[in-house]
This record gives sequence, structure tokens and C-alpha cells, in this order.
Amino acid sequence: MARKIVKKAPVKAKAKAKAKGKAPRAAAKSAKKKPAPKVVAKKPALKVVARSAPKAAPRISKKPWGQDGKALDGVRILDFTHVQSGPTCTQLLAWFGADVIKIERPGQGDITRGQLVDVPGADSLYFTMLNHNKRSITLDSKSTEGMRVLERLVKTCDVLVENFAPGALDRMGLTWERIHGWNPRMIVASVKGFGPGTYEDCKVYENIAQCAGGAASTTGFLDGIPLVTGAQIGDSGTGLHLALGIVCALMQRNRTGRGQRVLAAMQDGVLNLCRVKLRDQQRLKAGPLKEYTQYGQNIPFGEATPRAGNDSGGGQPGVILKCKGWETDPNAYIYFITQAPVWEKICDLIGEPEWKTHPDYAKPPARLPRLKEIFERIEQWTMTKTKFEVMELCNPLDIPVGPILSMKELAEDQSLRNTGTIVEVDHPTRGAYLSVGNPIKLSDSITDVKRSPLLGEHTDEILSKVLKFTPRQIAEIKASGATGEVPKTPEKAIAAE
Ligand code: CAO
Repeated sequence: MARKIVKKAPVKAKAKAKAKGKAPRAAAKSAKKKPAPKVVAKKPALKVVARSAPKAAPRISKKPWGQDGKALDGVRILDFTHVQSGPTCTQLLAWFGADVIKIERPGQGDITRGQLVDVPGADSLYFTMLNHNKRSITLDSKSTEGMRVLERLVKTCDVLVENFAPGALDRMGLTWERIHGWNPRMIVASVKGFGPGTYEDCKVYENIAQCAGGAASTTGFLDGIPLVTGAQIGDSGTGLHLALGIVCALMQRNRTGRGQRVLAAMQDGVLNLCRVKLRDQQRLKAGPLKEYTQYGQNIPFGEATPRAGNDSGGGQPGVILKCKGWETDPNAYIYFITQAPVWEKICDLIGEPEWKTHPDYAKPPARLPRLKEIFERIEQWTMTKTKFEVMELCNPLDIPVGPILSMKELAEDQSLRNTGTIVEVDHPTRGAYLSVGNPIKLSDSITDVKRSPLLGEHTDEILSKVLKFTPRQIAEIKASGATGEVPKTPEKAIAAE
């Protein structure tokens, strides 16, 4: 429970202040400045009080944990996202209980449905793994009837999330002013490649963001070209940033009553994740970065943070080392950190006990210029063990090591399955597949991963049950073609035959 420590003002000062009309806290401050009284005053008592609940706070639930709904129950999202960055954000919100309604272009839908297809005729894994727990409605947002539906959606949703190319939402006619006019409580959340500035009009994909956000220039080896990383820090990373912004905007709306715009630019998101590299950029002014392997190799530093290979980004040196079987297994490696507090244990483990007291190795600064040699010696030891044996030997000694796990190993990892981080999901057209579940665990809001929707699967349900259009209105909307192919009336069908 949150507690706050309250320092009580001396009672006398409080009373005086009351008489003079001063605020008690200010008076207590001035009372402190006076010369000490003859009788030693008692020290102000420290009183720990529980933070009082806000006036309108609900009663504390008596339901069992995990059985009182979900964190975002009651929040409805108009999901105008596509590809990866936006969908990861709305998928997270859906996992936390939001009702996510995905708007898709009739006929085609999110372009990823048909990309990297592995089961002909079924939605791709690219789509299914990014769109769990959502409902899908097909709608041509550029048609008059489509806009009629969108208006009602805007009026009944709490958040609009989009990651179109810059200006696309405005071109559709959905300007902030129009949306806010329809629903002043609406939060409009966007992923864009860049924030306002030189590149604001550019279309951006994952690797462009990695390059423009500083990840690529600092990834790879010193003598090689810049590298992108397999972790989708530009797309999924920015989706995460956007989700946090949305939840904060929802919290603020509880107080202000009004919505706001939320922007997560992919360049900004990547740079945020690369903040230690900007740290190093500034440290360069003070001299070489001694924890980088190149320091020990006497390779001079340039003007910008260099690529550091597999060097640890923190103050504890670490690298990737070969393990038994590396000649044939591309993932028989371990990350090994020579954390200072366990240095002596490392020395004993690898059979170099004299390094514990030797002036060249005993203390971290002495080791910095010798890291290459030190890690080569540790590698001689790791190469005699499998990566899992290294784990078994190092973990009881608190030596930080981590196996290089392949996707195959992760997919088969029982503990990840037990926690729901890897889940098996069934799908009507593609059958069972594996997905990454919700990586964020809330003890009172349990995630239940449900399959992604088929294209337009919930169009009727949303038009009638959510938007409350009458059957006649629904017929009009459909006849206009706004939700897809115009249904043939019996007469037309006969005529067409
Ligand atoms: N009905 C009618 N039109 C629709 C529609 C619907 N339901 N949904 C989308 N459209 C239209 C848009 O209005 C847009 O039309 P205009 O260009 O005429 O305004 C058009 O479809 C294409 O949208 P887009 O430009 O966003 O799509 P794209 O495939 O050309 O570009 C991307 C994709 C990702 C490069 C671009 O959307 C982008 O830069 N987004 C922001 C950054 C981002 O999220 N990148 C990560 C993508 S994941 O790697």
C-alpha cells in the first residue's frame, strides 16, 4: 500500500501562524530559523499515514484475484492500424481488456493478412500473431456511407489508434478538429516514422527507424557495416511506447474529461531504447570508452559512439563466448559477464586462482585494457561445456551468464508456455499455431489470448449491436458497398445468372 511520510510542523508555530493569518507550513519554516529556545524542543514527530483514497474511489473488491474483470474493461478502441507498429499497440490494449474494433479495407484488409503466407488461403502468421483479441469490420472509409459509420464509431469509442502514412487520416476527412468535434473525449493516438521536422512526411518501416534512431550505427562490429537487430524495436517498440501514452491519456481524461493527441514517432522510440549510446556519445568528450573492447586493442575512438560488437552496454564487461558444439550449432554460445563482485569466483571456476590477487587482474580498472585476453581465457573454459552446463555451473555462484537461445528452443521452452508467454492458438482456417502471448503480467487482469478475427468477421455485429444501426440502415450501408461487395438481391442475382 502506498504510504506517505508527513513531517508535522511544531504546534506552537502552527498556532502563531493561525493568529497572523499565515499558512502553517510557511510559519513552521520561519520558526525553524529562530535561535534555539532554552528548553530543547521535541523533534517534529514523523507520522506515517496511509494515503487516503480519492473521494470517488470504488470499494476494494472482494472478488478472488483475477476474477474482477480486466484492467481496460469498458475502454473501446477504434483500431485503424495496419502492418506491425500500430497492431502491436492495440493487441496489448485488447489483452488488457479493451474492446478493439479493427477497421479494414473491404476485400483486402490489413495488408499483412496476405504477406509471407505459409498456409494458402489462410491469414498469414504475420497477421494472426499481431491481431489477437480484436474484432474486424470492413469499411471503405472514403465512401459517404463509410464515413457515416465512422462518425458513429468515433462517437462510441474512447481511443482512435492509427499508423497511416503522414496525412492519410486528414485526407480521409478525419482531422483532429472533426474527431474532437464529434467526440471531445476521444483520444487520437498515432505512430509516425518521424516527429515534426525535416522528415515528418516520410513513410517509415522497421529498419528505417532502426537506422534513423541510432540503433544501426551502434550495432555490429567495428570493422563491419551498420547492422539492424532482429528485435523489432522500431515497430513493436514504438507500439509499446504508444500503448503507454494511451493509458496515460485515459488516466488524464478521468480528471479533465477531454481527450488528447498521442504521438509516438518510431525514430524517437528507437532513440529512447538507444539512450545508453547517447550517454556514450557524451562520455567520449572525457576520453576513450574504457569498457569497449577496442580500448584494450589500442584502436582510437572517432567522433561518434562506435559499434561495440557484443560488448556489454553497462559498467560490467561482457561478451558472447563459444560453447561446446559451436562448430556445428550456430547457437552454441553464451553471454558471459565478468561482474566485479563475483570476479574471484570466476577466477576459481576457470582455473586462474592467481588472478584474484595479481595486480593486472585483481581490480576492474586493471582488467579493462586486458578484456580481450581475459575473455579468451574464459572462452577456453566455456568451450569445454555446453551453454546449459555453463548456466548450471555459474548460476549457483551468482555469475551472470545467459545462453544464446534459438527460436526453436524458445518455442519448446516449457516455462514460457506455463506463464503464457508462448501460447498455442487455434484458428479456423490455418489450424493451431504458436504465438507470443502478453509479455506483461498483471495479477488481477489475466490475459486470455483469443485468435485474430477473419476479415470483416464482426461487421454485422458491430453495425447492429455496437453502433445500433437499424436493420434498414444496415441494408442501406451495405447496399452502398461501404462494407464490401454489394450483396445481391434475389432479383439481381437472377438477372446476373
Ligand atoms: N478505406 C479506404 N481507404 C483506406 C482504408 C480504408 N479502410 N484504410 C486505409 N486506406 C487508405 C489510406 O487512406 C491511404 O490513402 P491515401 O494515400 O489516398 O491517403 C492508403 O490507404 C494507404 O495508406 P498508407 O499510406 O498508410 O499505406 P502504405 O501501405 O502506402 O504505407 C506505411 C505503409 C507503413 C509505410 C505507412 O502507413 C507509414 O509510414 N505509417 C507510419 C509509420 C508506421 O507505422 N510504420 C510501421 C509500419 S510496420 O513496419
